[in-house]
Amino acid sequence: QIVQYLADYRPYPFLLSETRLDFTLIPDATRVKAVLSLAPRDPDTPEDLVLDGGAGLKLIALTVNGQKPDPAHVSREEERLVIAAAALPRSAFTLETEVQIDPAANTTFEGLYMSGGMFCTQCEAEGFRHITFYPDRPDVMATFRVTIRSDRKVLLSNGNPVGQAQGMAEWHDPWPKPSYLFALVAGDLVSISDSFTTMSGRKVDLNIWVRPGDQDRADYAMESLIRSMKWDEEVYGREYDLDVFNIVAVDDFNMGAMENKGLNIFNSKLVLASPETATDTDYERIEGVIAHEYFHNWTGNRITCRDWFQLCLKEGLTVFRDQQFTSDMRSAPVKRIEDVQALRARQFREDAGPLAHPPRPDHYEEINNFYTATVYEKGAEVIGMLKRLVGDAGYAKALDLYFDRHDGDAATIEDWLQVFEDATGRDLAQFKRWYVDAGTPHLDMVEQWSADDAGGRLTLTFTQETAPTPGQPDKPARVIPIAVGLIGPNGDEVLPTRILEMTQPQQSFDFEGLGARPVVSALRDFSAPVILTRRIDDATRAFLLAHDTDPFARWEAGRELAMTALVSLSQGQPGGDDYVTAIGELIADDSADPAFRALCLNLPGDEEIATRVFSLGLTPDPDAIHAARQDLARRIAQTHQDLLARIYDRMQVTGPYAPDAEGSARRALRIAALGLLNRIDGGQRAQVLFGTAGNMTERMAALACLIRLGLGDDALAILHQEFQDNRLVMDKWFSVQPMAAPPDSAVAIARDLAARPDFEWKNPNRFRALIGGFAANHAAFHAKDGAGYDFVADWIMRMDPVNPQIAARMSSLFETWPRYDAARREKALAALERIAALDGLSRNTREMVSRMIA
Ligand code: DPP
Ligand code: ZN
Repeated sequence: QIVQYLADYRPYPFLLSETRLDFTLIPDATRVKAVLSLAPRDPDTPEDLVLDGGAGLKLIALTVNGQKPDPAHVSREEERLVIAAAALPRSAFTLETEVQIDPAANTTFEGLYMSGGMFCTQCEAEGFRHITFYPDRPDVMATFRVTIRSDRKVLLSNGNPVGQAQGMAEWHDPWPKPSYLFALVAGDLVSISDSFTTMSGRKVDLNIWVRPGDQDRADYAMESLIRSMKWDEEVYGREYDLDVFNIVAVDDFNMGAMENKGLNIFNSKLVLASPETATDTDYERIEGVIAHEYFHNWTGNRITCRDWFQLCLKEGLTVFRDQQFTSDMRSAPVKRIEDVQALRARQFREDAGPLAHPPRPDHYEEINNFYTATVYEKGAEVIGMLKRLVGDAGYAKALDLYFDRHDGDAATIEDWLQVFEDATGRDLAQFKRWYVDAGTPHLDMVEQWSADDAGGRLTLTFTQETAPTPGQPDKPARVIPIAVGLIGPNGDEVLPTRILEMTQPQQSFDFEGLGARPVVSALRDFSAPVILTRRIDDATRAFLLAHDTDPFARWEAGRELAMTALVSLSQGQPGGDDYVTAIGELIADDSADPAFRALCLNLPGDEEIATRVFSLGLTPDPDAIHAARQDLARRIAQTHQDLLARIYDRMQVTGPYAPDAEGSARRALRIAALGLLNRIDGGQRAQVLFGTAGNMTERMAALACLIRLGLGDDALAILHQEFQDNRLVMDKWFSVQPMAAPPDSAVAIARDLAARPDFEWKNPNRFRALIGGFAANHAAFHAKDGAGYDFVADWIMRMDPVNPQIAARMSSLFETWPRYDAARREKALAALERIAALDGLSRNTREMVSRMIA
């Protein structure tokens, strides 16, 4: 069966209590012995024992209760091993298997593989079946006892260490877990170590394992881990539950990181950082992802998912928790604005195209294709709405109940919502639509003012509508929490934030006794993931940018000013004067947070403008959009030259680098000013900054500025010279060039880079750096002659047989193709069809491409 359906769920017919594994690690001939303690769920209904197992497993031995079953009762199918019911006892039994696998030949980075001479694993979602025959599904949970035999110095698995000898280690994980949380690492690694004492006094050893030479770049990750452990105790009352917590940094990794029980495995770019090699953004991501994976210990591991359709149960909640954490560690308004920007850039885009799916999908072909912005980021937004609707106290009560009721369970979205219903007495039947319906609701707001009624009455009428998405033509109304505040004509807030609960397709809300007509501050803090439209002029937007007391709404007012101008300019119409004026006032205001000013100064990117143009029913022209953005940026620079220059000078941070909120805010504003000044100073400042800055944040920003002007060659050579042995910096080197290059030269630059011997394309980070970096250059990827599409398609086709997960993920770059003009659509479609026709195309990429072509 190709398509998996949520509706087909049935419990596994066997209970698994314990899993014992014994690994003898040889790069091309690893042996894995597995002893599974099984029992039929219902002894009166005999069932075949079906175990998942990939084609790469070579079966060496198989016994049931120590006896070889009759070969007639054992069948090997493509991705499974079936032992007929007739060969199985009616009560508890032991199944023993031994397989041989070839980690050295495993280029998929799924299952057990090698990275830089070390053995490591990635099992989520379905990698464990490439290690041994097993019921590889999240609702089958067992304790694990693991023996590792290897000549590598450091041998790690989940849980607590229980035995160590020369060339051998034994681990025991007392917490029952599904196979996707299994991990093993064997390598000649070194650690930086610390410890954490939990709220009940348990001392936990903390280790971060890296390759020799990288130890001095893991401190920030360690500090982040300790902050995360403390925060989860203080805010959620969640304590860590093993004697040791290990993190390993790996260079070849498909994802960002993985929350394996007690043994998190991380993409090295999310662990290693020093001021010379990492940017402020890198540091912030390290802190956030370390927290994310740590938080999974409760939301994911102690309470896991019944099946993969429920992925957002753990991911949405864990993203929500890591967002809360970052807000607490840094600036909450800044974090909110950044999250909304990311949501719009990735999730709204997904929701508006052929890959749209609900946070909880009801069918899939390949689950790896559903680790998406919708499952993660929209999953988190849905929880944010739930919290808004039930209030902070209701949320806290529901979460306590969730942990209490479901600890040790493989749970569902229904379980999650039930907990909120039971804790708060609310009916969440309509709210559930957020989980099961795809698409971003469009919310329209109309204001009506009557001066005579009740001392001045304002009526807000909202209309919601969600366009059809693949497989879902009709969209019933959703519950939408709309946070609203009112600002008086003198700039004072006359009504502090209030949540309006919209449940109908159209609904009105009255505000009485207002005296004078106020300005409405709507969708404060981005209270729901919707697209809000309202009739509002530039002057009112400028007023909100100056006076709104809600930081998100204030930023949004400025964003909308910029966006309307850019859309207009891209259509060959005038625009932007109001924005240029308003932005001048804002950036001159030294009392405003530099990070906030930086966010306001950064114009929407080309892709975001294209999205807006398309949502207005127009066809985006990538070249015109690029030109419009350049034009507006140059006008801001010319108009506010002195102001920007002053900011640039004043925001310089002296003293040692610290990746904290304050320092990064100053650098962000400084860089934003530089990006504008660079358009009129001939690259002078960027030149100087590249040569003098002591931190990677400013150096990379300066480098991008120089490349934009076609002046990057010397700086690129210097950076290469300095960091050619540092993979993470070289990834930046590969990505900034096609990304920042003028669109008409980007394809050629990307092709040249791809031809270099140090373009180690099988490394996922390097591949994403160049191919993803190129595609982030909107006008280049969407070049009229189709050269951008062809370049990306060629590389997807090359990657597919090597690493299908990465190829499939990259193919989603094409998801916006239906937006563009007929000539571009034809070229994009041709590229997709070329991929579809590839011999032996993986299930991963085939599913993605067929959804995009459909
Ligand atoms: N490792 C991925 C994450 O943490 C998948 N669980 O989101
Ligand atoms: Zn996660």
